[in-house]
Amino acid sequence: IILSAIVLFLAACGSDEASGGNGDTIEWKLGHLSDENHIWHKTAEEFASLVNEKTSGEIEIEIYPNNSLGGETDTINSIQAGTADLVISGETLQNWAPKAALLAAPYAFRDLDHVTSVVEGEIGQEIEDQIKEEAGLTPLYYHTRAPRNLTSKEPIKSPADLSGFSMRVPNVPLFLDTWEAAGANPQVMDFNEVFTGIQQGVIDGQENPVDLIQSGGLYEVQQYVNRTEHVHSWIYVLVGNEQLEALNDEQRDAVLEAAEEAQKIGEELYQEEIEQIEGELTDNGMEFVDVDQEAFREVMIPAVEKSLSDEQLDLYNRILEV
Ligand code: 2Q2
Repeated sequence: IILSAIVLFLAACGSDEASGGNGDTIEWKLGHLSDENHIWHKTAEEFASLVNEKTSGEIEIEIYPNNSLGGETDTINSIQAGTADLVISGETLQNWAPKAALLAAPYAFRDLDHVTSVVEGEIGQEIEDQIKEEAGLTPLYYHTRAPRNLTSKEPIKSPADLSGFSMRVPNVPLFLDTWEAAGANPQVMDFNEVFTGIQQGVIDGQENPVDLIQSGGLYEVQQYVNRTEHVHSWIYVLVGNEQLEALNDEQRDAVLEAAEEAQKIGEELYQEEIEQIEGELTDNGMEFVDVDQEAFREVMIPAVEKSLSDEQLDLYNRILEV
């Protein structure tokens, strides 16, 4: 009888271990800055249901849009502290992993084909390795992004129009340096504070791809999208290293498999949706302005080279060669 009791007890422990702990469901929190209609959110919802399905309900991912779990930097800190689990992030990770700055070096990438060749190649791997090592986060899948454009209340056609222009940038030191060099007064702010900042006149504008201009409702407070197209980039969906390591092998495989499928879903959504957004923004009163991109390149590229460390510069020069 004692022997069978021991066997039963061990079997019970075994099943507890499988559900990752005391038998309860593993509940992960994913925080990001876009709204519920955005490609990132819709893809994350698909990812969450794939993970739940592939782990027979053992892992549930709760998604918090509009920075409702906290700003991007705060969410990264929360994941490292274990109070959040996943985040959508990119160049902001340079505050931990310097190589992540290369996600958004102005005028480094020619177009999205160039971006994809870098992300999928050895440079992308080196960036991901350093993010994992230094930020304690593991990239699961990524989204390619439309180019970043400058939005404003008056047209801005060249750096000369930037004097006295106060603008928001994300927590990306490289952006502070390059926009300062271009003649603007940049300041760091979380994305969810941008609308109010512009409405209250704290800032005159910001820069983002059209999908986030739309997601943040910025067409209500900005009249112009100035086609600086200063950054072509991508952004990762990342999980905390410790959160991933706490899973058993089957659960970890299920998460990685779901991430591969989510990657494709995100790519399809991007192809379907991104073209429409420019029209939707003009329908909402925004005007797209062609700018002297060469003039922006001339002031920003030297600022990038000055701002980057040797390690970052090496990667920057290799990116230009791809
Ligand atoms: O402007 C923003 O906040 C977003 O476009 C992104 O979060 C930004 O690109 C970086 O903070 C990504 O790490």
